[in-house]
Amino acid sequence: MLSSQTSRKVLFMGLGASGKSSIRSVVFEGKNPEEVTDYNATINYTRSTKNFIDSSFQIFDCGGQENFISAFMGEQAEFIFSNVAIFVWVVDMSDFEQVSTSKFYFNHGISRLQEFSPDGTAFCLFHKRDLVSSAQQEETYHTMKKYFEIEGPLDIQYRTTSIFDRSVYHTVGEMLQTLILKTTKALTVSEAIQDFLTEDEDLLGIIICNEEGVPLFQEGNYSDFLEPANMALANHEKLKSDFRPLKSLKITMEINNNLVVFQKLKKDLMFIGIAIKTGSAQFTAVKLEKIAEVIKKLL
Ligand SMILES: Nc1nc2c(ncn2[C@@H]2O[C@H](COP(=O)(O)OP(=O)(O)OP(=O)(O)O)[C@@H](O)[C@H]2O)c(=O)[nH]1
Ligand SMILES: [Mg+2]
Repeated sequence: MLSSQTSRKVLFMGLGASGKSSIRSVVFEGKNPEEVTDYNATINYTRSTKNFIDSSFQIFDCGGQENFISAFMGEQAEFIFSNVAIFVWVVDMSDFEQVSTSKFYFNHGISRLQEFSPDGTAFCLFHKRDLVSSAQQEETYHTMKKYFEIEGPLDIQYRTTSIFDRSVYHTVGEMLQTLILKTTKALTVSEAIQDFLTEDEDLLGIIICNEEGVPLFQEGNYSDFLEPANMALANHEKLKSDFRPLKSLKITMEINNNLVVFQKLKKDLMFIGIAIKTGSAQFTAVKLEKIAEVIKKLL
């Protein structure tokens, strides 16, 4: 049974060409970033339904041209802003000329959210960070964050993202995790993952991603291994073509003295376990595979 949390909205808004539809295509539809380089303005909005474990959401991708945004903030506000779980405002952080217009509508969006979905959460993404030199990213982030901060009760989360690295997957994973963890099944899985990690100190981390690569669970201290592990996972072509048709899929990678095991779980879910290699690599691999089997049964 799907809970009453079902069909709440994840609402993407922001000015035209800020990157909303690209994020949707990459993170929710499994497209490669290279496939979404053409800009086709979204007319009005698109709506799609996505299921994550036992939760279901409607992904609203709103057109960002000003006539659409004005209507969403105005006469269509109640329809658009009702039942929103997550409001996502996307800003092109490389386009300084548009920043003040973006902030203007962001203020309106936050007001509408509080009016029609007072328990909704808000994320503000400074997007296309790949277009800002890495030397300037940190400073630009702080300046933008200061500019987009809004006084009030709502705790808005600010992140920098790009479809060309893992940031957008992690940010969307972060958004979804708190909502997913409201169902009994997801809570059971999360507790099991935490138990495994407390019981075995050689176990560094466990991540469960959906087939698009969004981490729906992530626990442990794995950040040093995330980049290499992500590189393997982000090798979309190979994983995707392997992922769907195969009943089982297992990839084992040795990184320094650690082992990373990717294993397909039920449905569209992928287990990633990271552990310190103790004794033979095979022993550690088998240990991780067994953990994946236990988690698989809970899903
Ligand atoms: N460099 C870079 N370009 C991006 C990124 N994300 C999206 N783009 C590009 O930005 C352009 C606009 O993308 P869309 O996703 O269609 O923009 P949108 O926000 O949906 O625009 P509207 O539908 O008009 O509101 C496309 O050419 C994308 O390839 C990113 O992270 N980095
Ligand atoms: Mg669009």
